[in-house]
Amino acid sequence: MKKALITGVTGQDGSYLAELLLAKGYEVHGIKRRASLFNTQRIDHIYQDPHTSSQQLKLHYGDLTDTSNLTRIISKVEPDEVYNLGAQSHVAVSFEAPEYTADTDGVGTLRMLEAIRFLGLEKKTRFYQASTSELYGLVQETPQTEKTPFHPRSPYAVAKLYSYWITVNYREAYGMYACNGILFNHESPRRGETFVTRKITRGLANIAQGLERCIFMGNINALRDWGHAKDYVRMQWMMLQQEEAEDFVIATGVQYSVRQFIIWTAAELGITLVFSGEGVDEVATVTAVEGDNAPKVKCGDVIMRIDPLYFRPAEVETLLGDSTKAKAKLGWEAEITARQMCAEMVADDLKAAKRYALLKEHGLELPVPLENG
Ligand code: NDP
Ligand code: GDR
Repeated sequence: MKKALITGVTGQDGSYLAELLLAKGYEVHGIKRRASLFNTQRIDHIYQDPHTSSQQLKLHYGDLTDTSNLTRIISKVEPDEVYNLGAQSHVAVSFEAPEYTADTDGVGTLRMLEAIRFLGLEKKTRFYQASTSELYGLVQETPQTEKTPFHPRSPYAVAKLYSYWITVNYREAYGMYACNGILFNHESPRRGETFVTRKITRGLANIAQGLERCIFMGNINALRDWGHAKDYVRMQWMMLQQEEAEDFVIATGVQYSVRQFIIWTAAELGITLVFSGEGVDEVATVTAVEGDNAPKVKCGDVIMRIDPLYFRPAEVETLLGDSTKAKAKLGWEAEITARQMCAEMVADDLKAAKRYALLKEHGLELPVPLENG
């Protein structure tokens, strides 16, 4: 039985990857952080009782900032494959916490690689690094390929640049099987609530159920190449099954604006919107409502406004990936379109909003968590 170790197992990608590897018969080890509240919601459905002998998913407390902890876990598990998905992954937050982001997202990768080498596992353990399209930042060519020069635009992207190169360096210097997946944005119903797609699907579903009045957004002109996390974790596994370690761009090859994602989400909820005004004065107003899903909004309601709070000190305006290499060498292609993914996310968030609304109707109101971001 192959053993895999996943950092960031409690995150969006970690949860889908753990499911995939368990289905493939792996013994899966995951590193989770100690938190004062439960933080395993995304993997609770695959949790296995540690008292059973057949336990295939094992969790370890740890943190990418803690060298001795990581070394101890790797020495205990002796994994065949390591997927380094753990990170402070929010670009805007990285401007608020640049040093912590550098430590976790940059030096954290070095700690993992160095632990593997120090333990003499460099010829056994294969290493996947969660690299990102944010490396391209201020883009030098469109679409972006494995050969496009990098120009990172945030502390997050600069930390990930270090990780990208230290992964390449351990491959070249020590012959390790270590590779980078340069993944473009990927989302799902498990996406963190403060990333733009989830903020929109969750916010508008709440509005449709009368739980919120308006969402406040940043730069809705930004263009992104959005795929589905399920498609992308499949690729992470495929990258570690090749003869030679190589880096790959993973993207759908189609881009849309944040504004377009708002329009799709509203349409899924039976709401037609018109955008008016410019810059910070732009708003989205309801012009038509149909179906049972949007009973709590009416024509004329303004349900989206701009708040400069969500502008970034340096923005990545446009990203569009070219996965020709992944298609040619691995036969990989995204199967789920951004539009389909949006529908799935809305359906999920609407279900949750309906639960809150039902409780409210029966006098059992629970506070709806309203963290923005
Ligand atoms: P998430 O933010 O959903 O998950 C991040 C995971 O990292 C969580 O499990 C989190 O733990 C954990 N984590 C955070 N800080 C630390 C730390 N100091 N030590 C150990 N673990 C930590 O991210 P995604 O699943 O979306 O992304 C996975 C990886 O892929 C990340 O590295 C991200 O930067 C990268 N990436 C993501 C893309 C995307 O579009 N989703 C695109 C390209 C790259 P907790 O649950 O406790 O917070
Ligand atoms: P990104 O994702 O920064 O691309 O990083 P995010 O969804 O946060 O932003 C995408 C674009 O939308 C614009 N935007 C807003 N973003 C947020 N979060 N909130 C808003 O209100 C808002 N309004 C507009 C942003 O400015 C940006 O242009 C994600 C993360 O998963 C990274 O970890 C990963 O590396 C990259 O994708 C690829």
